[in-house]
Amino acid sequence: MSINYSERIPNNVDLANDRTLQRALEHWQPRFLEWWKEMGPRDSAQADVYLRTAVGVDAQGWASYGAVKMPDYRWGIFLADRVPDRTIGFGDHYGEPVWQQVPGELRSQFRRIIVTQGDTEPASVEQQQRLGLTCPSLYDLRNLFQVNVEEGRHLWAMVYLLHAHFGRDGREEAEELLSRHSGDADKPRILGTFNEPISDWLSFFMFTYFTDRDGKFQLKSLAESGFDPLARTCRFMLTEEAHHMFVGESGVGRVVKRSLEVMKEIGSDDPQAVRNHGAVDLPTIQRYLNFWFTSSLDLFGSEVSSNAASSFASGIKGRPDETQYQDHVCSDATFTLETPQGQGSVSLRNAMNEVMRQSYVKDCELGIRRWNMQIQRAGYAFRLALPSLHFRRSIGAWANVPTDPQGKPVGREEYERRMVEWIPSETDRAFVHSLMNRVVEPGKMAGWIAPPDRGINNLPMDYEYVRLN
Ligand code: BYC
Repeated sequence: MSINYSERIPNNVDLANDRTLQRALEHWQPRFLEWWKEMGPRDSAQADVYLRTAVGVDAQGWASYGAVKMPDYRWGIFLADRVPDRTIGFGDHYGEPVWQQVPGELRSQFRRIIVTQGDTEPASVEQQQRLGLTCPSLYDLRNLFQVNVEEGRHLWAMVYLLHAHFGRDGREEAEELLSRHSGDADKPRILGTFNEPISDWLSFFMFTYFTDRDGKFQLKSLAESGFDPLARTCRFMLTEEAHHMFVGESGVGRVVKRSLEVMKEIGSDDPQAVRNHGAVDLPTIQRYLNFWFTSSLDLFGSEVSSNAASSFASGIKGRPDETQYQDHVCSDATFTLETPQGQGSVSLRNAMNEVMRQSYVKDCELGIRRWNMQIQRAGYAFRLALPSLHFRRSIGAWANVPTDPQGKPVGREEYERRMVEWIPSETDRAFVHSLMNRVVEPGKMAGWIAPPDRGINNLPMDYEYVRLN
């Protein structure tokens, strides 16, 4: 069904024919806008931003581009098209027709997962609230705002499911999604990473590389769900999500590129010398990477999880790209797991979080390889690397086990003392913050980051992607 933009809430779910649902969502809409005004991007309401807006749900030609004031963005409800005769692709209900309604016995599990997914979306907007004030260019400012409005839309996507399928409980949860806040001492966001401040652009690029990539994997696994409206919602969210990871990968790549340029100019790779010339030294980039990667690893949950086993068994959440596997039931299969107590075998269903985490790590490695290629081509021996899956974990078997970034166990005292070598120290953060000066002249770029290879939607680099007014 095509997207109907003539209604107050754009949608392709025939909202006009479900007055109760329409009223519930129209009641939530002003609260969302109030939240956006208060917690969304600072000092941005008057800006005309060159944004893409979904106009269809096909892979081809699904978006249109144009200048929009963010509070006027048409946040709406877009589900990918229904796949005729779709059947459940994993677990105990393998091969049965998918559900158009939530099965009663799975209601609370589905609600928990949808709420957790939904909670991350406004959380990230809150985390990024002040970044616009220190953007390195109008190109980057526009990308930040694009990511922000789409996270806002992803919140709409989950709120639609809550309102449409969970009655009063769902409406209450939708309110709660706007009342928890990132980093709030009393009402924090649900998952750890979404309470970490993102107060500089290097963190933003690491977050969009590592944390949005968790989003990709979680959405892919929910796109397999036996609950068809959830699967279709997530399938379309994935279309939008690709750009967020592009922002992360190209952003980190441009910071690396600029560092290499400065290293060449000054004929030195001494970190302090690189800093003195206004770029971020490679060891600092590595420390930022260590921080965001390890935090994002926790987002997959415990290595051994009865929640994960039951979500898989009951058809709630499959594995990303489930079709790549031979066995979709996994009732007898086992998985070899390394824990601080040694190697052991667990039921594969219980290890689904770890299966996902390992696919995620492989995907993370691709960008690292590309960044290292730049470093290698420039003739330096330094290499960026993902730290061990055992390092700095707060969730699961390795939580609070002190190891170094290579995963070698170390004493607690050494762990705490050396942490400043492994993740950004106060001094690193203060230095990176000192670079964060706002550049808003069309075509100009801050000195700590290289320009991108090309502009947005084939426009030139000096296009005024944001008119600040
Ligand atoms: N922090 O059995 P366990 C995105 C909790 S990102 C705090 O180990 P389970 C995006 C867990 O909730 C994708 N708590 O794990 C990116 C549970 O609590 P309850 C977001 C944590 O349940 C960038 C308890 O520990 N989507 O979209 O198998 C920008 C034991 O749980 C953490 C999803 O996550 C943590 N890191 O799996 C914008 C998908 N980890 O319930 C957006 C939906 C675990 O006992 N969520 N806990 O109180 C899920 O599928 C699962 O909830 C999890 C956890 C994968 C997160």
